[in-house]
Amino acid sequence: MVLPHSLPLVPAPVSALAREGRMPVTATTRVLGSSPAAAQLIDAMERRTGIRLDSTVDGPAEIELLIDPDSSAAEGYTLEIGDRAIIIGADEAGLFYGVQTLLQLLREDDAGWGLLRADIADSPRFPRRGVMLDVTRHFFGVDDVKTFIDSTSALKLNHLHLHLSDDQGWRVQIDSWPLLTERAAASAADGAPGGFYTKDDYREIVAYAAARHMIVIPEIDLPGHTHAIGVAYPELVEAPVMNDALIADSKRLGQPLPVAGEPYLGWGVGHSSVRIHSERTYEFVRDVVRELAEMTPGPYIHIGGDESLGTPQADFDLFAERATAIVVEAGKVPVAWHEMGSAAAIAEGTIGQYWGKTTPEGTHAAEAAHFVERGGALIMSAANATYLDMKYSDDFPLGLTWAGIIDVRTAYEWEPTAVLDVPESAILGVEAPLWSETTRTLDEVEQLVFPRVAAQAEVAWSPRESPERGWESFRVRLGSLAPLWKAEGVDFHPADEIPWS
Ligand code: TNX
Repeated sequence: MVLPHSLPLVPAPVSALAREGRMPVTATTRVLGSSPAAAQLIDAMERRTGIRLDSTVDGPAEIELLIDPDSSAAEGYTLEIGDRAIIIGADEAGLFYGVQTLLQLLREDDAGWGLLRADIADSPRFPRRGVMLDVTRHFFGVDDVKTFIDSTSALKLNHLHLHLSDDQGWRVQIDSWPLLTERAAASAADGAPGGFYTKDDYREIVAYAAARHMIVIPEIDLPGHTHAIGVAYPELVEAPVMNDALIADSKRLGQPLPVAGEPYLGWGVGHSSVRIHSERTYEFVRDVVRELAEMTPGPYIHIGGDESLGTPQADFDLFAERATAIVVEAGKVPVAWHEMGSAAAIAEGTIGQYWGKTTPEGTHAAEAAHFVERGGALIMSAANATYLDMKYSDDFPLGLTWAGIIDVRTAYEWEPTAVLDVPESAILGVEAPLWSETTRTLDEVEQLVFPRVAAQAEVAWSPRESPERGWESFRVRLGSLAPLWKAEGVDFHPADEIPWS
């Protein structure tokens, strides 16, 4: 019998039939399959239930994992749970996502643990489903980043953008410019301790992410957001520019103004710039991009470009053209915040990251569209929907408010192809950024990220026309994730819009 209610899954799958009853999971349940996803399933089951399933490579088994490239689109899978459970991935990523879906169907009742019976066929709407972690304003070590990868990849997100440099600190070792981490990494916003990733740390993060089908996109933010570079190499930067907003914000927050050559502990933006007309700057960019490219297997390097208010427009455009060309020369695809679309000759194929509002303001839409005119594409990070560092409500203790107050419903109810006047095919997908001005610990990060990142996961994964795509269905399905998140130690914010179970 097929039940009428929807399955408790986020993101909603392409098609799902709930069947009656549960398939028991006990100490005698065996898992058949040789792919890494089989081991990941066994580990996750044990964390959740305390039951360590047996694995076998030649059957018989109650849970079977296999790959068939013809079974679904890329990253897709089918999952049937009846008397047995069978997951067929189109590829390794699809199998991993099938496992994540299966784990959301795990329930405990008087009879013990079991899986809700169901028939599911699934694949993503967008190829690009990302999350960003700002490790500059506050630093998060390798273990924290791994935990962040675990919890976000479980929602079928497949890109992790690491914001590795900003005014407050430089967070990754670069051998050819060693003072970056020797002199400009020790502190963070509000005088918090800093930190940085050695090359081995960085490679460890990249490998951990890859095992969970996440591509790491490293960002070096240029030509603004570069005060820390000047702490290490003063000859690369201009003197700080004090704009009115910086002075007013610093006063309101009781934060110091930037002082050349000294670590910056405030959050103000738009006061720093590298020297656009010095060839030394481009030697620096070339070296940093080369070393990052060498240790980044993913195709992208993000070159920044946001809020460069301390750089005159013509200089900014010149820099955007040269910096994106350097990334192309290093064999990578440049990614840039949408402002770099002001540069007429930005490298062809550069991907723009749009962070304007869902109703674009000022020059934002035209800048974003220029990436498409240059043969590139766009990632949508509309600030008033996807920004994970905005407060849920006026009185929420963490977060900022400049892009709006973003409750879970607001995070959920937006459409990435309806923001800009570009062909739908130019939208690669969605990324939800977590800026870390107000978050000192991973627990605080998680309170801002969860549950809203699940809204972006559904916007990016689930078909727009799915009957499940609507707030009333989403809030109930989202609420059903509480036991899973609690078991995994995810410190989510129990927003009162959601009926948590
Ligand atoms: C804007 S939007 C920034 C960041 C801040 C963030 C805080 C964008 C690309 N840049 O520098 O951390 O606001 O919400």
